Amino acid sequence: MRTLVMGVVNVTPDSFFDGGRYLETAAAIAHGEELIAAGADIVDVGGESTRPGALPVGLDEELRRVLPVVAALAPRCRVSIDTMKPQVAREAVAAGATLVNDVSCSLAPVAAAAGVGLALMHMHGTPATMQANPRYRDVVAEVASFLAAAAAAAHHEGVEEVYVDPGIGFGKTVAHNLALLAALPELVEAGEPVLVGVSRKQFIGRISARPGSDPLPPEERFEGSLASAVHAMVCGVAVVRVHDVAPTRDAALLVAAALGDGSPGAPRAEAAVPSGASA
Ligand code: HH2
Repeated sequence: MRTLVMGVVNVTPDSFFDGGRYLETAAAIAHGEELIAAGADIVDVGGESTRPGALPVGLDEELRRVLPVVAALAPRCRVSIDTMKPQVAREAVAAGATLVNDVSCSLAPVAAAAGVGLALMHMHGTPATMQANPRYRDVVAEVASFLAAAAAAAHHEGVEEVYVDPGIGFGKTVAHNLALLAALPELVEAGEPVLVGVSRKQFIGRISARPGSDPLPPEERFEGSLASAVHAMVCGVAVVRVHDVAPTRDAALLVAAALGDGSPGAPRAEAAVPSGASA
């Protein structure tokens, strides 16, 4: 199975990369449709930024932002709802979402009651404070055991489809993020399907800074984002959450074709080659 591509639709004024571009309902729907046409397997609709220092959004405003967008896109593609609020998750599912993207790891009861999938993400603290001074004894061990416990609790609650996500950039230094990316094979090996979001994040700007210059801004982090997504794919991750759907989907198809069924060590499969292809 190739890695699935989850395209980001941020209906927000303040997201770190695309804030303000799709705040209007019509613009958000049009962007979602573009991502679907580009081959997104899932579109992830969110109405509250979780960037470091972001301020919370009220319930009514978040509902107003996301519900019409979810309702418009759900007939055409699988939609996930990126929220920390139970009522937003519930109403988005009623509007057609079939996956709850739960960055606060608190919505298993909602997903269970609604009979939909759940992505559980690790976050150290809250968006307002998480980058203040994140510390771990052993970031990989702590994140892995947190996710294993959260996934077990969600299954116990009655959620069948669970993804786990190490939460790149959520209360983590560059070194923490890199340790978690290096440990993706370990997380995959643990058994739950893994979702990862690296797209345009700060650590990419720092690592790919030109010699003697400042970190690259989000607009210049595409190549690093794609490289990080390909790394995740080769590690066997189930879903990558990205802003740039078309090139990421191309990469996912190529990685799957090169690896056989997409998992490291799998035998090469004829099925990965489109029929009629000669070279
Ligand atoms: N990252 C962001 C938001 N939601 N969900 C999951 N599961 N994993 C992630 O890594 C993740 C996420 C942050 O990216 P973005 O939505 O582009 O920015 P903002 O939070 O500023 O809207």
